[in-house]
Amino acid sequence: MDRQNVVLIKEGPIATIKMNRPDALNALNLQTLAELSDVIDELEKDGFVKCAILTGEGKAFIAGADIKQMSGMDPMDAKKFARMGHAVLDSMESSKVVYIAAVNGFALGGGCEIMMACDIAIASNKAKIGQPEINLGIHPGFGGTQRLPRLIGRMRAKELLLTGDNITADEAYRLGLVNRVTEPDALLPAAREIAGKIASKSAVQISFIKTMVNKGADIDLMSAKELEISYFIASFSTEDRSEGMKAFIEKRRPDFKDR
Ligand code: DAK
Repeated sequence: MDRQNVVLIKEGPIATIKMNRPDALNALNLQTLAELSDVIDELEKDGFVKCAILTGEGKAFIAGADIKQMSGMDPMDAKKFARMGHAVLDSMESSKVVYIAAVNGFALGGGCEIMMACDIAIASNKAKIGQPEINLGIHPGFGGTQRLPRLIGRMRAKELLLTGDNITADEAYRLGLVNRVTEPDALLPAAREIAGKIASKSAVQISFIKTMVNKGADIDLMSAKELEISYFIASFSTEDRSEGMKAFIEKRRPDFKDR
């Protein structure tokens, strides 16, 4: 696919995805969403990339779905668009790759939803975050009504969804919607530092932990604990488990190999 609105840069086990439609504040039209989907597929197949930092060019992370394009949609187009958005976000969540949102500016509507589908979110103190869809006479269409309450609780989620208010990065941090807040210049270095740490770990354990946390949150506690036990058993037949424990005993850094 010829990508114009999404740029992918790979540096060893760390990739950077830059939303690159700054004139429209990186709004998600069908083309941009398809390009993002294509990038996620490429990273999934790559097999070497462990972490991907997702950020935006200009003053926005992603200012939401493209309102101009959506204004011409009929209900069937809306269904297709919603299904496509859900599929893209689900593929990030279920991916072996760890997605780190580096929220440089506006993360609104679909942009906030993409941030929430990431595994970790860091925000610049310039960022504005929210679900303003209600102001357009719609509601979130890429999982926002479901991921937001799971992350910050139902009452806080309903306040954001029902008022359509945008919040600052500090407020998002207070609500547990982002992991940390940085000065704008420190945003990408902070994201890279976390990505570097994660990329030095076992790829198998990265994917096991993502699966256990994400799946476990949506099932009952007993089943979730069983899930952990099954992954714990599986861990004991991996080379990384042998290497990690051997390295500890030999007082050296582990050299994880399993993918
Ligand atoms: N869509 C299209 N264009 C956008 C845009 C967006 N979401 N956000 C900004 N732009 C464009 C502006 O129209 C403007 O273009 P020109 O007029 O220069 O051609 C350019 O980006 C710069 O924006 P501004 O001039 O407005 O910049 P400001 O700094 O003054 O304001 C702003 C920044 C972020 C406060 C403002 O642009 C704004 O309020 N933007 C809209 C934010 C928003 O409402 N986002 C939520 C979008 S709705 C569903 C599927 C998906 C969804 C829902 C349902 N189903 C299928 C059921 C998702 C919905 C959404 O995400």
